[in-house]
Amino acid sequence: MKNTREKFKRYTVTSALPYANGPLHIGHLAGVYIPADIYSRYLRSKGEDVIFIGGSDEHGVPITIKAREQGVTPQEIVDKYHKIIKESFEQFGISFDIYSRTSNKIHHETAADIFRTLYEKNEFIEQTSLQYYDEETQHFLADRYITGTCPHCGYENAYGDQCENCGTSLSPNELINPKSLLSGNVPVRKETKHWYLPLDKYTPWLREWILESHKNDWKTNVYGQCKSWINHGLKPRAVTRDLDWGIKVPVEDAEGKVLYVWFDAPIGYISATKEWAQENNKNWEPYWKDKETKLVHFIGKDNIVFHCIMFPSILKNEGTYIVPDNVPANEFLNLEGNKISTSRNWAVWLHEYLDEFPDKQDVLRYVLCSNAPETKDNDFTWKDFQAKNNNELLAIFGNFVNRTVVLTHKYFNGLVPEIGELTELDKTVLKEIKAYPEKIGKSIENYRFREALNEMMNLARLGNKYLTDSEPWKQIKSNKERVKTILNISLQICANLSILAEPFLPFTSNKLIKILNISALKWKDAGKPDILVSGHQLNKPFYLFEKIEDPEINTQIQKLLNTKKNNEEEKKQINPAKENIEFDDFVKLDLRTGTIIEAEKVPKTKKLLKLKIDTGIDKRLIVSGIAEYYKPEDIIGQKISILVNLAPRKLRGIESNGMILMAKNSEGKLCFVSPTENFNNGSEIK
Ligand code: B3M
Ligand code: ZN
Repeated sequence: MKNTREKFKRYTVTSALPYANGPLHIGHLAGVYIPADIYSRYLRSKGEDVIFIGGSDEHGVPITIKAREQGVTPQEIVDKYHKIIKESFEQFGISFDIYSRTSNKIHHETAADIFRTLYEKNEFIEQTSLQYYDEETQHFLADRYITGTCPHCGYENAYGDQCENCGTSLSPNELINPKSLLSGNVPVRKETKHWYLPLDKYTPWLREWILESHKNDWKTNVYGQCKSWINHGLKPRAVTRDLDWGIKVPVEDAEGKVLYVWFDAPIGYISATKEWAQENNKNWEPYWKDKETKLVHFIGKDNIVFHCIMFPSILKNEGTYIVPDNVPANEFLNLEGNKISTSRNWAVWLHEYLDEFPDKQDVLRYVLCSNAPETKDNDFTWKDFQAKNNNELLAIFGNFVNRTVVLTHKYFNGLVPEIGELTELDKTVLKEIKAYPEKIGKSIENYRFREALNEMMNLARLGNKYLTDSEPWKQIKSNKERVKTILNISLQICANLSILAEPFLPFTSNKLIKILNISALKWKDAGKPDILVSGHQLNKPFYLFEKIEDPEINTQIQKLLNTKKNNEEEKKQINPAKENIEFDDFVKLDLRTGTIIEAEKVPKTKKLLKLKIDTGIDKRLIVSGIAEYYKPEDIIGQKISILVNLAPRKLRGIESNGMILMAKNSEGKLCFVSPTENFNNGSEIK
């Protein structure tokens, strides 16, 4: 078994590059950025050589689709959201050494170089195949530009690259009833050439590297996904696309083609390292090429295949790079029992959170870490947020620090008192303090951040209990010497907390440092019984945490209830009026009253009925998409309104002559718009 605590010379820590097509929400923080930040802050505190990388993912179909929705250019979209995202990270204390973006020149060059190297090594398979094409808009329909029914679960709105219902990753050719997102049309197939990464060829290496050497140190969810991918048989995967937004394919005969976003985005970690090195007069290469560097990718579970299989295959076959030592992917965070959804606005947005809870960054960091979806999907609720703030941060951590510092001011003018003779209790407490840095560190190094956070809080609990049990307020009159020792030890715990809480609660640690009137200390100083020397002057205490009252929480819950209501109403939404037409256009329509005289299902279809209609003029066939709403036998004799001069159309090989007028009722059921009086068939509707 591999020892995860093996010594490395340096650390390269990456966190998934968020698509610059929208702001960040709590799911992003909980899944990726808080764990990555804790890990990096801890390593820095240990004095390790570490670079922590972030940046915006600015290519790919998610960006161009957003631009299209908003009627602006992709560049405008990424400029807008890169700024918003970067600001949110800064505000929450995510301590990137660099936050870059994939539209930078250095990134275009780096990604193109790596592609070219693989190309020249003949790693790619060059292949022409038939791919879906929208004839109306003249686009190949890559990834999310095509939707259809998932072949695995039957979900009707699956994307060309993934079904969001069952999570399966797909290719457009697998979709049933494919439809173009651009025009809504059924696409045709057209030949196009692309470059494929032969993952099948890399399988023996992947098997060895992941399934054998990382059996014991990768998280079960990550290892399990990789195993299932590999055992199902890996196929060559296209790394280029027919799109006009992205990095141009840097070889000849590749007009109109760009690198697949999942080829270029992870290379963004490397480009960002180069940028950081340039700015800081360093050499980037050891961070990516030296075997004594530990490379760790923090990601969400939907990115596992790209970071464990595709990107390492690229790095390995490029030839000069190291591959990740670990990929501690998290599961998903839900919100109040439902999946977080950007399109349904079911999220707590970071910028909105800060508007409503300014200066409470650490509360959210704490709640999201203590609830992190490390081994399974987890739920964020506002009630739990309130409880964790009031009963843990405030009642334990804040209360302990406050009592200790207030008493020191009251009894000793804020000067750290001397430590005297030790009781058994003191000795046990000091021994426990000593063990914490190692305990917390071990959990962090094993990517168990919830456990680490809980250990840190246990130190605060220890302090709280020590103070309560030793009751200095009762002893101050009779035994001042004893009180000196109690407060000295309590203050040492406070000082230890300022170090050990820093990775988790950096803002609180900073405040604590101010109260204790010390400068920031490092991990190696923790565990000691004499961080604060006697006679050291403390500052006046102020509260580290505030109580969060019911009304504040109820406001948040109400906001979500409103979102729910809006979403439901939106489903019933009324479309705006169409453009005006002239009277002459209207009179062209020949609308009549009629009666259904025969009805039967069109075989092998779910939606179609074949109807015989008495129009008064004639008896004719009409095919209508109402089979989901009416049984054939129930509608014989039904009075209807009908457009009789619609040019004949063939549906499933049957000629349909006209159109029956239908409208949705309040439950969304398609119903006949029937004449309410007693009409003869063939009466004109004017
Ligand atoms: N932008 C997908 C995501 O945000 C993608 C991650 C890239 S990491 C190199 O989930
Ligand atoms: Zn599915």
